[in-house]
Parts: sequence; C-alpha cells; structure tokens
Amino acid sequence: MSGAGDVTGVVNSWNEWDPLEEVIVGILDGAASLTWEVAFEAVTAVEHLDRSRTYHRAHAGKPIEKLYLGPAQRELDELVRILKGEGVTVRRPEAIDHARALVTPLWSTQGGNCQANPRDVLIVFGNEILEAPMAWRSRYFEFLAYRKLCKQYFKQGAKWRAAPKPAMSDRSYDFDWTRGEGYVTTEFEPLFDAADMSRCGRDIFIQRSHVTNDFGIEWLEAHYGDTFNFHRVEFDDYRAIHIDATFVPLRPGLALVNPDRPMKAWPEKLKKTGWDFIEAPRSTLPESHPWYHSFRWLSMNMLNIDEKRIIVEASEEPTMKLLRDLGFDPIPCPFRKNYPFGGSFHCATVDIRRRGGLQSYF
Ligand code: ABU
Repeated sequence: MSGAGDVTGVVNSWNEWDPLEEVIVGILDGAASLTWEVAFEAVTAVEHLDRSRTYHRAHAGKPIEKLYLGPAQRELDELVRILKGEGVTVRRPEAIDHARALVTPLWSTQGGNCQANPRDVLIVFGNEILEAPMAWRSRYFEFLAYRKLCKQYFKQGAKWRAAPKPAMSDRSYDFDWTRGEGYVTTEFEPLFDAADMSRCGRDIFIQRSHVTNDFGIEWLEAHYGDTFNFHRVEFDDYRAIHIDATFVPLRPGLALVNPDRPMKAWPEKLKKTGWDFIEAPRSTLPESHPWYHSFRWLSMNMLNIDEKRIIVEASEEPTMKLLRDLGFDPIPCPFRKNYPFGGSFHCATVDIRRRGGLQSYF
C-alpha cells in the first residue's frame, strides 16, 4: 500500500474529503426485488415489518418495474451530470440481471439485488481496492459487476484484494436474535460491508452492525492494521447497517453525527480530539411519508467533492443551511426516488481517486 508521499496512482483515496478526481457511480439496470431473508428483516423498520415481509415474499427476484426505474434513473443521470461538471471522471459497473435465482451448495435465494450501491461492496485504502465479503445472501454476487473495473485498475498499477468469500450458511445468522439486543450476524466467519467504515486517514471508524461482525473487524485489523488504526464503534440503533448515515466526517476536524443514533462508547481517540461533532438536522421527509421510518437519515448520506463542495439531496434545505453556515458550498441534487434502492449519494458512489496522501487527523 502506498504511503504519504505516493499520491499519483490511478487508485488513491485515504479519506472522505480530499479533492475527488474519479468515482464509480452505481447503476439501476438489472435491479430486482430482494428476497426476504433474516439479515434483511433485521434492518427493516419495525413499523414496516409486516408490509415489507408480505411485499418481498410476493415479489422476490422479480425485476423492478420501469414505472419506478424511470424517475430514479433521471436523478442518477443528474448526479452523473453534476459530477462531470465538477471535473470528476465517472466510471460505471457492468449490469447484472438480478432477476435470477442464486444457488450455492449451502443456500439459495429467489434473486439478487441491484448495482445501485457500490459503496457497500468496495472500499479504497490508499492504492488498494478491497472487495467486502458482504452479509446478505441476495447480495453475494454483487462484486461481479465491478470486476471489469477492478481488473482495469489493477492493470494500471492499483492493488486489488477480495476478503474471504463467506459461506453464508445458517451458522452465520442467529435466527433467534431479539430485535434491539445484539445483532443477527454471528461470529462464525468474517463478515462486513464496506459502507460500515468511515475513512479519516490513519484512523478508520468501523461500525459493528447487522452486516459487520467482530470477526470481520479482526480480519481488517490483521490485513491493514500496520497502516491504519481501526476504531470499533457501536451506535444505539436497532437496525444498524452502514455508518454513512450515522457518523459522517466532512473535513478534518468536523463530523456530522445522528441525533437518533448516539454512539454507545466513544473510542479514546475521539474523546481526546479537537474535532467538532455536530448533530445533523432532521430530514424534511414528512413523518407521514411511507418511507419515513426507513430512509429519513439518508439526508446525511452525502458525497464530498472536496473540503467545500458537497452533494446534498435537493429537498434537504436545513442540511444545506447548516453546511453553508459551516463554510461548505452544498450542491443540491434530487435523489429521493433512488432511496428505495437503499442509499443516497455516498452509497451510490465509491471514490477511486482523491488528490492527497495518508495523514493523521486525530
Ligand atoms: N447506507 C445506508 C444507511 C441508511 C441508514 O443508516 O439509515
């Protein structure tokens, strides 16, 4: 892995805020309705459990209807237009038809998911791309859509590694898990989604969640611990999945935190820091909105183009006002029609190259 002085490679990213030069943006082609599985149930808002279970049991593995794809696609096109206009090179994964059953020797599902959220699958540590093992059976093969790009980056000098592919047998899940007490994933094998990490140079904050277990964190420490300090964090969030709508570093010395998801125990490093941890404003998504309980905090799921420019959902005026007050230049982009695919701008992208090197910020 390259160090502080080597910042010229085709793949180079150490934090969430250095000037963005190249990014992968997800696609909606090939998306299918998720199969109802216990790891999906664990992150479903309790208010939506019955409706969601019924819907997914009826639609699992079916292609997402064009009716929903069209408006979401227009938003995604606008995101790409904005990124290119800001001088960022945009790369796209290959489409996979997710409307096909997945079958392995140990389990099967009625279909896959989608390619909308590269952030969950890939993470860049300096000049290395790492494929996460993931933790949902329906997401097992998502990595395939990025292989063409990974091979190209590798041929151009990047490092490329895949974490051990999990078996995802029944031993990886606690089918008797109690909502609000612990996690649905066991410690049988390493599991993590890449989006459970926030990168701040030498310090990486990693959430224990329903998709990231302690064995996964141990695997990351064993392979990257010489370069990075991994700080395991937990939040008061019974649906914990992915850190990027919960603890969001925006620039050196400043992170947004989620007022509904307090950190359970602050790592020593964070206690002693001079950083500001500012509570994110509540979303403008009305409480009566059918998605409110699932998606309201995607308002925090933003993408930095650099330490000033940041892409924000166009309806989130309170968030934009706070950012302006803090000295940022928010760039509004409509994106709510993409929320049913599971994420907003941070999820929908993965930064491949940011101009800058490895530093300590704490
Ligand atoms: N990566 C999506 C996270 C969504 C949420 O925590 O609400």
